[in-house]
Amino acid sequence: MRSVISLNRDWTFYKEGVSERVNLPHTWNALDGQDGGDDYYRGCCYYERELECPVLKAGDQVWLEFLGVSATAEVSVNGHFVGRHEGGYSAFRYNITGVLKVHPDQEKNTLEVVVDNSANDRVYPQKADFTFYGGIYRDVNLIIVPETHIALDLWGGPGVKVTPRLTKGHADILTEVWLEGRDNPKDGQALEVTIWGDHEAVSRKRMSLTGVSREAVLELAIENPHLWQGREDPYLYTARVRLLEIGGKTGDEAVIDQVSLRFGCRSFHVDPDKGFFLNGKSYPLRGVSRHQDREGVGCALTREMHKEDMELIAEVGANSIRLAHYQHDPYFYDLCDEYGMVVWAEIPYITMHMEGGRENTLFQLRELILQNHHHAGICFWGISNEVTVGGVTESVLENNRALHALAKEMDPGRLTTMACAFMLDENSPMLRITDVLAYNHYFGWYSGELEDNDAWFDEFRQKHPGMAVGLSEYGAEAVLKWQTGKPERGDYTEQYQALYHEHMLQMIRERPYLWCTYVWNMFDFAADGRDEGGVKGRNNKGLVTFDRKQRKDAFYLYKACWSKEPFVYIAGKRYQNRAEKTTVITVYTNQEQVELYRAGKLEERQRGSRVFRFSLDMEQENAIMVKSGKDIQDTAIFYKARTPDPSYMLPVLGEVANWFEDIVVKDDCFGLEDRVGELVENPEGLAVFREFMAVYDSRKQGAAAASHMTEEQRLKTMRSMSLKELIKRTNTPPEEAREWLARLQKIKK
Ligand code: ADA
Repeated sequence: MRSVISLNRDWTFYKEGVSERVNLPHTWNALDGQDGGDDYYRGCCYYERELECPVLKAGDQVWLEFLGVSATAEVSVNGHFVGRHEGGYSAFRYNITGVLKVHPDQEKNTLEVVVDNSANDRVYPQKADFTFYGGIYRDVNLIIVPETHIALDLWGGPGVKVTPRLTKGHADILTEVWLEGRDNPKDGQALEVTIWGDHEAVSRKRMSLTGVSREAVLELAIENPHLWQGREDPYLYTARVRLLEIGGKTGDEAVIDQVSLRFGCRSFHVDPDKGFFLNGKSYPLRGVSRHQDREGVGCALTREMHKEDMELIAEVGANSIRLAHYQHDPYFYDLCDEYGMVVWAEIPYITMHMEGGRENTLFQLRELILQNHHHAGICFWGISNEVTVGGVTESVLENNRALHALAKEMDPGRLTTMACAFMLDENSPMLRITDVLAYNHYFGWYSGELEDNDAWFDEFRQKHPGMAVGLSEYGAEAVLKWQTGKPERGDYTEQYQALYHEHMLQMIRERPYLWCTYVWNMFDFAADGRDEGGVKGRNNKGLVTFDRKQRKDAFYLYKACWSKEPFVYIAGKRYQNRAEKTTVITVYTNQEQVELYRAGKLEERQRGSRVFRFSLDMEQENAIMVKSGKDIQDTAIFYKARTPDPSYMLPVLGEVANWFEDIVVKDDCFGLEDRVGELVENPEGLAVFREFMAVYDSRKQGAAAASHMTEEQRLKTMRSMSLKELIKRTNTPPEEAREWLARLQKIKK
C-alpha cells in the first residue's frame, strides 16, 4: 500500500541572500504583491529541506508530489536534478528513488527547489489583472509506493479516470487505470474497482492482469443511480481502485496499491435558447468568479481559508463558480463537488497571446483535465480569457482551436468554453471555436451605460440565433469607505456597486437564454499594478472584502435573489451620516413583506420582491429596525448631518471633479460635455485624443500597461464617454486636465 508523508514543515527559504525558516504553504509576495506599484519581487528564490530517510521495503519507489509551485520549479535531491515544471497552478510529481540515500547510517537527504516567477515569454500567465505570487504555496508530499503501482507519472493526475455515462435509470461507469513499474504487471496480479455509496458497495468488478500491459479498462454499472443534483443534492460516489496480488495456492489476497476518487452521476447540456440543463431539468447557472488569494496571505491559503471562501459562496446562494483564471487547489474542486457547485475550470491562457507559449497552453490544459477529470462539479473547460486583446491573428485562432481539439479528445463528455473580451468583433471566427461561448462585459463600469448590457445581448441574439452565449464576467468596484446618497458610475461607492448589480440581475432575469452568468468577483483580490478607488494594488469588484471580513451591500442583493435562507438586510449602513432631508433606505430580502420601524414605531409596511425602498424624512437620530415576520430582522442607525461627510468621498475624484468649475467654456468649441466619439470625428480632435491617450498609456503600470488595444477597439469602448469622464477615469491630475481643456477649447466644432 502507498503511504503519503507531508513535507509542509521546516523549510529554509532563501531570497536575495537572506534565509528564513518557513512552513508551507508559502509565498514571498504576500505583502509586496498587494501594496501597489507593480514592483513586487519577480525572480528566483530557493527552498531547501532535509528529507528523513523513509523506511522502504524491497522494490519500493519514492515520489515527490507538489500541488502548486508558482511559477516554474526546478527540483533536485542530494544535488541531482530530478525535474523542471512550468506552470504555477497545477500538480506535478517526480520519482526520486534513484537519487535517495536509503541507508539510515548515510547522511541525510536534501531536497532543493528553485522557484522562479520572473517574466518570460513562454509560461502563462505573463500579463493579467492579478498578482503572480511566487512560492511553494500548496502542499508537498512524499509518496512511497510498491514497485508496481497505480500511475503517478500521468500529468500529475491520479492514474485513474472515472467516466459515468447516464441512460434512463442506469449509469455505466467506465474506469480506466494506468499502472507503472519496471515491468508489466505480473501473473497473479489483479485490479479491482468497487463503487461505494453511503454505506455499501453498489458495484464491483475485478480483472486479472495476466497478459495485460499497463492500461486497463473496467466497465461497471449502477442501477438507479443516485444523481448529483447540484446545490439541492450533491450526491457523490467513491470509486476505489485496488491493485491486488493473489497468492497462488492459498488464494490469499494482498493489496499492493489503492486509489480512491469521488465522482458524481449527472448529465448536462446547454440549450442556446433556454440555457443550462442539469439531469434534464432547467438549471440556470448563476454564480461568481473566484481568485485564490487574500489580504496579507497572498495565495498561500490554508484549508480553513478555502473552506471559508466556499461557505461565503454557498451563503450568497450561487450555484456555479468560474474558477478564474487558472487551476485552483485540488481541495477547492473537492469542495465544489461536495457543495454542488457547477464549475467552469480554466487555464491561465489570458490577456496576451504569446507566440512562444502555445506548447505551455496545451501542457497546462492536459494537466488540468487529467488532474480533475473525476470532479462531478466541473462541466466546462475554459480554454482562454480575452486573448484577442492584441488582435485576432491566425496564431491566436490556431492556438484556441488546438486547445479545443485537445479538450474534446481527452474529455468528450464536457463542453469547452472561452471568455471573450467585450470588444471582440461579433463576426470573429473566434466565436466558432468552442462548444459554448461567453463574454466579459463591463458596460456601466468601464464604459457606456448600464442599459448597454441589455442592448448588446439583444443585438447579439438577433445576429446569432442558435448560438449559446453566457456572461463570463461583469462587475463594478466598491471600496467600503466611499459612501453616497447619489451613486454615479465610476465613484467606487458601495451604493453604485449595488445599483449596478440591481440592474444586471434584472437584465439577466429578462434573458433566460444566458447559459451562465458570473459576477466578477466574489472577493476583492490583489492586482499589484492597480491604483483605483484610492486603494493601491487591488481590484475592488468583490462582493466581499479582500480579508473576507465584510460583506458589501451587493452581497446581500445577490443573497436576496439566490438564497432561500430567510433574512432581511438594511443596505447603506456604512452611509451613516446623511445630509439629505429625505433619505432612501434600501432593504434587500428574500421575504415578501417588510416592516420598517424608527425608534420602535412602525413607519411603513411594504410587500414586494427582493429590493425594497423606503423614503424617510430624516430626524436627528434614526434608529431603524426592519422586520419580516417575528424573527427576521435587521437594525441600523443613521444621523442627520448638516453637510455631506467628507470622509465618504474619494479625495482624488473630489479634486478632479471640481477642477473645472471656475473655467468659462466656449460652447462652439470642444468642451467637457462633448463625447469622445464626436471629438475623434474632427481631425484636430483626433490628434489631441491620440496625444492624450499616449500620455495616459505611458503612465500605466503593470497589468494595466499590458492592454494592447488597437485604437479601433479602444474607440469602441469609449465613443459614448464624455470628455469629462475620460479625464476623470484616466486619473488625469488637475493641472494637466486644465491644459487639455485649454487645447480642446481651441478646436472649433
Ligand atoms: C478582465 C479580466 C479580469 C478582470 C477584469 C477587471 O475582463 O478578465 O481578469 O480583472 O477585467 O476587473 O477589469
